[in-house]
Amino acid sequence: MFKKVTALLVTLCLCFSMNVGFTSAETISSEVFKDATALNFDSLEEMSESATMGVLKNQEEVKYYSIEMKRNGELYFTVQQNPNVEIGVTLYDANGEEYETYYADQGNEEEDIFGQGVAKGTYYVKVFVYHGTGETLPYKLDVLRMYYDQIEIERNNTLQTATPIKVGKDYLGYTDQKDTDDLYRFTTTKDGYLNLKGTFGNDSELNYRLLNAKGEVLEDWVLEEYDYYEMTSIFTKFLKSGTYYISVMQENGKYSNEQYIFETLFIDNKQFEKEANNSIKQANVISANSVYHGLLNQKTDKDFYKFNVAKNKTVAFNFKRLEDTAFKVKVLNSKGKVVKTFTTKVGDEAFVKIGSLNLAKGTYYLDVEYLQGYSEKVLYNFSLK
Ligand SMILES: [Ca+2]
Ligand SMILES: [Ca+2]
Ligand SMILES: [Ca+2]
Repeated sequence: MFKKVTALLVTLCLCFSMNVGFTSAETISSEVFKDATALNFDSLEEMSESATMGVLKNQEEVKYYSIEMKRNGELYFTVQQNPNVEIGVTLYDANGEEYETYYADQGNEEEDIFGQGVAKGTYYVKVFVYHGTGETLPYKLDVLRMYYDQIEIERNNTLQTATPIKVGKDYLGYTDQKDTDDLYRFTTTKDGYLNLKGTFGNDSELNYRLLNAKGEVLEDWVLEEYDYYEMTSIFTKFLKSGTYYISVMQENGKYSNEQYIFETLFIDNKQFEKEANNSIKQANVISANSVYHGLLNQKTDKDFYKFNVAKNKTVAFNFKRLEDTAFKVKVLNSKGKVVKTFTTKVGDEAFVKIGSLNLAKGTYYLDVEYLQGYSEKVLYNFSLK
């Protein structure tokens, strides 16, 4: 369902450097906003809605509305179709910079046309005839306003304007009409591993990339178009402490306002396997009551861990039930003889107990191996208790 873009890496690097600082949006004089009507929202709370009806005299007439965002958040636009013309909606910031323009098809339905994450501030909306002619053209515009922090802040098309994010949280964004990047900036204060998860696009391929502080591409992956709005693990990469960027872009889309959610996970070096750990001799030392992460690099990867049991006791083995991969987890004694083989099930990403063993005082090993499902660079985690 997804693929790595290695061949394109060099080309994309070049394209990217051209993209930096490039803002293709049209800007109009903010003079036109002076008579804008303030949209009336039904509440000042986290979620509010505004419903507006109006009539355009003919295809030339344009109406402007203003929206106040008291906090960062999301705006979502729905328009009643008109049987004779396509009704267009453009979102501008207070300086007259155009964010996006979408339109409702001709017809009689309500149509969701686009969403956008924006910073606190004043915004303007233009309602107009996108295509077609007619007189006395009624329209209805619904705007949903949601205040929350884990949202893309347009315009974030350049490294300088990237949306700051916190590692360990998920963020929602919408891809751009002009195929510009959505950029997010984060900083890690320690060396460690970063795992990125993201959703598939329903109508377009989504390109997720990791960039360093200079904007050079470190990881470049494309998730193919998929019918389910589902999250998947995209890559896991060792990073030195520093500033990095996540870039999200749509590719080959039928529709450009693709909604996505991504989530970063930072794993401390000490909690991550050290390859090569493919035999008892190379086993990584672990201890109870700590969560460890490893990467199944490919089907034949074996990851050995060594642990000590100080006195006779029952040890519980916990493992993440991954959506697409099941594992064999062998427990070996100090001589390398298999005491027990547990298997994990594919499933709901829950961290669950896969079994427990009464173990006598001594040294033991865990051997984590592939069982079935997806096998390329699969991040797993486990603990002993
Ligand atoms: Ca965007
Ligand atoms: Ca491994
Ligand atoms: Ca290994």
